[in-house]
Amino acid sequence: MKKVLITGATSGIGRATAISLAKEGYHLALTGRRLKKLQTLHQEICDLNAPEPILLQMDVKEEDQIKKGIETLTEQWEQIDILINNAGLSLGLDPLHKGNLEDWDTMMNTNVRGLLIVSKAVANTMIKNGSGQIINISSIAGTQVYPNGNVYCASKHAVDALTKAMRVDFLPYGIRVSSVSPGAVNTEFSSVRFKGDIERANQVYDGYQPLVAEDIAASILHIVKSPPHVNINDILITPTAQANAYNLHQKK
Ligand code: NDP
Ligand code: 8X3
Repeated sequence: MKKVLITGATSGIGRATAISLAKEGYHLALTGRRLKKLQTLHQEICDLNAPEPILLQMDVKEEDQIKKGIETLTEQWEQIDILINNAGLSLGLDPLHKGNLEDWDTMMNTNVRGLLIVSKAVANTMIKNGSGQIINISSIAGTQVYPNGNVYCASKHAVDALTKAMRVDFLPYGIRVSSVSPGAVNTEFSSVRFKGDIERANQVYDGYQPLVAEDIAASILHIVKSPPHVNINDILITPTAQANAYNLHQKK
């Protein structure tokens, strides 16, 4: 069965994807900064009688940790068949002139630089093997810019550009590259964005039925299971109550 590396598996979309792929028998390497959460997920997956996952505690902002993590993994696995670049976050929702520089750095270093460094390391192993699949978790924010979304939207526009760039650069090596671009998904995303203000985070999902992480995991599974001659470029997925990044029908 194929071997899959998922970044940011401790919560939300990454976690749901890990469980969904584990149920299908995929061998998983799971990463994130919070070791306790990785260990709980490890137990949950073992309880499913699925292949035991490898845990790699790593911060995608730290190049050394990524290097060490990928080296450890390639020592245990002959190859990495699939990379799911999911680790990401948004911090703040303010107009650009009121933005926080530290938050900007964290978003760009996680969502863009981290994805780049992980992808470079893994792509080199895929190129050696002559095949592979990379799935980048982008966002509707990678297709449209909404008020006060400035730097987060820029980071996801960069993910969109890098997805297209990888598809071109890896073309000679048989590596498929896709993105999944969700609208509003009820995960820890908003409580992270609003720095623990749960009341404000909950308001984001009030008055309509948001997507749940399992909805996105289903799209990722669809991409992973597509036959080798098929490359799904992007899946843009919103709740029924959301038409685009601006029009969300919230019943008051
Ligand atoms: P969550 O906050 O629930 O999960 C984010 C995951 O990313 C966690 O596992 C977290 O792990 C990991 N992560 C964050 N920073 C780092 C880091 N520096 N190094 C390693 N891992 C990190 O949010 P979602 O599941 O919603 O988000 C997953 C992806 O989906 C993100 O890229 C997000 O931008 C994108 N997305 C989310 C949408 C939504 O509405 N929820 C919509 C569109 C896209 P840990 O904290 O343990 O390091
Ligand atoms: C997350 C979706 O619209 O809240 O990427 O930015 S949005």
